[in-house]
Amino acid sequence: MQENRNKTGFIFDLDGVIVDTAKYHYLAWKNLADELGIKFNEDDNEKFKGVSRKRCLEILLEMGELSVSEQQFEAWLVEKNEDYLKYIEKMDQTEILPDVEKVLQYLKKRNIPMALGSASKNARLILEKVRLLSYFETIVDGNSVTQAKPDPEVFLMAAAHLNVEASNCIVFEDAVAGIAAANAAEMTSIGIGASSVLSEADHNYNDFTEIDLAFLDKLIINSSIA
Ligand code: B16
Ligand code: MG
Repeated sequence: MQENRNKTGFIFDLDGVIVDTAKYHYLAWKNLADELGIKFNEDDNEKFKGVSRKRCLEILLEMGELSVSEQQFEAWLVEKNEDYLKYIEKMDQTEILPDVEKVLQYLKKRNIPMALGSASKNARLILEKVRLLSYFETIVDGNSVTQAKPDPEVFLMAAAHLNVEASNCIVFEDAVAGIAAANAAEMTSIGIGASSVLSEADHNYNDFTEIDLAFLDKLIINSSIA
């Protein structure tokens, strides 16, 4: 990938950017919370966006003021994930968020290196389900990193895998922690969602339908049409 060196790299978060898996995370966490007698609603689920599975369970148990053995903690992590995977199993291309594939196709046509940078350990499976895996040169996910967002590790690793300079990378993110991670990596951050929430992003859009191709062109250096 030496040829990527002076190019612009694009890095996409998964949940909330490419697909809305937050609703399935919510259902699975809600099932576990009900079982444990912990009150949990969709507002509480906001705190779980972009946050690792382990940290989500820690937050849930703090909400219920429960302290448990390591073994029990691991068992609940497995239980939540098995429940979540039942929803993921049914996913298909119809769940790709509007205009995401249009942007991926455009960048692919321009030979732009693209990576996924997600906290999810299920990222590859989800991309396979919605048939977008082939757009990405590399997948950096919850299995690859040791530090969770807002640490920049996930995005710096993605840039290294693409062999693109970090300062030449553009990151699409829907979580506050993800924007902080992109900014810490000295990348250009694009917030997808409410600008009042993602106020630290360099650019803000509610979703990909608001992003025109001319804006992407301005962000791109040294590309070539495939
Ligand atoms: P998993 P992202 C994140 O995905 C989700 O936003 C977050 O809610 C979830 O807890 C995390 O993945 C871990 O997911 O349980 O599948 O490993 O937004 O970083 O793509
Ligand atoms: Mg996200």
